[in-house]
Amino acid sequence: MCSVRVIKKLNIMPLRLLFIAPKGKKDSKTNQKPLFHMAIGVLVSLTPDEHTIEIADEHFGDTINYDGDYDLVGITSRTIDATRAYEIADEFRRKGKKVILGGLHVSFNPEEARSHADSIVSGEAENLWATVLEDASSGQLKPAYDSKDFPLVTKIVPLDYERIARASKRGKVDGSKSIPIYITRGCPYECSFCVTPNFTGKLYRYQNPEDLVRQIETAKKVFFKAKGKSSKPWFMLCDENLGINKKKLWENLALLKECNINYSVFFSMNFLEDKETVRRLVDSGCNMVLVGFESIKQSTLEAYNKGHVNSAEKFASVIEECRSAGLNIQGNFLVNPALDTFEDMDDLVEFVGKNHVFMPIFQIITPYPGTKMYLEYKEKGLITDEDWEKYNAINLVIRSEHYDPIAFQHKFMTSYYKTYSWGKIANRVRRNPYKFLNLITSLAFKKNLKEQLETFERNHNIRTARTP
Ligand code: B12
Ligand code: SF4
Repeated sequence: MCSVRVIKKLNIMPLRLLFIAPKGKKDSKTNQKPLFHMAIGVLVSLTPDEHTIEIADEHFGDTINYDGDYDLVGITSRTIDATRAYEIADEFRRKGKKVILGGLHVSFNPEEARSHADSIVSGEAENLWATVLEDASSGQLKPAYDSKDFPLVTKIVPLDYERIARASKRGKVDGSKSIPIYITRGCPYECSFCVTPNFTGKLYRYQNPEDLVRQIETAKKVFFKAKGKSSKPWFMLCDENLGINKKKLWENLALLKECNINYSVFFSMNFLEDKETVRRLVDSGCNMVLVGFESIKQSTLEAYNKGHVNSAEKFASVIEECRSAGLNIQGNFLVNPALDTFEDMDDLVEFVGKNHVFMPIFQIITPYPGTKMYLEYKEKGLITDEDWEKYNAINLVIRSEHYDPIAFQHKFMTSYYKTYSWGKIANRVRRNPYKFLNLITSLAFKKNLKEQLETFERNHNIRTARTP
C-alpha cells in the first residue's frame, strides 16, 4: 500500500491553478456578500500543497488575467452566474488553457456546459477533487467527473483560511464585512423551489467541534482587523439550515459563544418557535437570522411543500419574541403569479411593515435547475425564459396565466420598493435591535431597488407618480 502511494505521488506534477467566482451581469449589487465564495474556499482547502493557487472573484471586481500562466482554470457556477462562467471559460480556451467547470448550475446542466470546458464536475468536490488533480497533472483529464461515482460525502472539510487568504486578493476587514464559514451541510426538508434536497440535502453533516473553533480563530487572525465600534468580526454561517438537531445546535452555539464573534445564519422558522434556542442564539453572538417565510398564506406554503416547516399564523408572534430577545429576523418572501394576487402582494407589504421585518427580501418564484419545481414546470411547459442571466429572482421567467407578465413584475417591484419607504425604514430602525445595521442595510436596499424599478419602468415605458 505504501509503495502505491509513493508511485502516485511521483506522478504528480505541481499545477498552477486559477479558481474563479464569476458574477452574472444581473447578479445583485448588495454588500451582503461573504469575503469569498464557499465553493472556492472548499476547493482551495482540498488542494494538495504542491499546487499553487490564485483566486479571482468578480463579486469583488477582481480582473481576470486571461494571459496568466495557469495549467488549469476552475470556475464555479450558480445559475445566475452561469452565462458569465461560460464566457470566461470560452475566452481561456481560446487562449489554449484547460478549463474545468463545476458548481450547482453545471451539475444540473452538464450537457449545456460541455462545449465550454475541457472537463465538467457534477456534484460535490470533496471526494473527487484529488483524482481530478492527479488526472490533470498527468495529462489525462477526463471530460466529466460525477460525485455519484465516488464515495458519498459524509464529512465537512475544514477550511484552510491561511491558504485562502494567501490565494485571494481580499485583505483584512472590520466587522461590517462578513467572513464565511459553515458548521453543517444539508437539510432534510424538501421544499419544491430549493436546490438543497437534490444536492447536499440527503445527508445532514457537521463540523468537528475542534475544527470549528480552530477555523474561526485562524479566520480572525488572517481576515479580521478591529475598527471602532465593529470590534468583533462578523461571520456569515453559510449552512443551509443550522437548526436541524437541537442538541447539536446548542453544543455548536456554546462553541460560537467561546469564539466571541457576531454572526448571521440561515434557519427555518419552526426552530425559532423555541424560546431557549432564540436565547442561546443571541447569547452566542447571532445578530440576524435569515428565514425563508416564503408566504404569509398557509395554502401557498403547502403548495411549496413547506407547510410542515412554516406556520403562517405564528409568524408575527415569533418575530416579536425574537425581537424582544435581541434578534433580527431577515425575511425572505416569494411571490408567484400562479398562487398570489395583487391583493396578496398588498397584504405582504402590510405584514412586513406591521412586523418591522428586518431587511425584507422579495423574490419572484424562480424554478432553478436542480429543483423539483424546475422539473415540474419544464414538463408542463410553464417556463418561458431560460436566459440564465434573468434568474436573479426579480424577473418573471414562468408563465403568468392571470396577469399580464409586465404588470405582474411591475406590481412585484413597486411592492418590494414600498417595504423600503422612509416611514417603514424609520419604524424598522426604531423598533429592531442593532439599529445601525437596520439603517445601513435599509438604505442600501432602497437605493438598489429604486434603480431597478426605474430601469424597469424606463424599459417598459411605464409612467408612475410615486413618493414612498
Ligand atoms: C450562503 C448562500 C448564499 C449567501 C452567500 C452567497 C455566496 N456568494 O457565497 C447569500 C445570502 C449572499 C446568497 C445569495 C444568493 N443566493 Co444563495 N445560497 C447560499 C446557500 C445557503 C449555501 C451556499 C454555500 O455556501 N454552499 C457551500 C458550497 C461549498 O457549495 P457549492 O457552491 O455547491 O460548491 C460545491 C460543489 O458545487 C462543487 N463545486 C462548486 N464549484 C465548483 C467548481 C469546480 C471547478 C469544481 C471542481 C467543483 C465545484 O464543489 C463544492 C464543494 O462540494 C445555498 C444553498 C445550497 N444548497 O448551496 C444557497 C443558494 C446557492 N443560493 C441560491 C440563490 C438563488 C441565491 C441568490 C440568487 C438569491 C438572490 N435572489 O439574490 C443570490 C445569488 C448570489 C450569488 N451570486 O451567489 C440558490 C442557487 C440556485 C442555483 N441553481 O443557482 C441556492 C442553491 C438556494 C436555493 N434556492 O436552492 N446565497
Ligand atoms: S427548509 Fe430551507 S434549506 Fe431546507 S429544503 Fe426548505 S428552503 Fe431548502
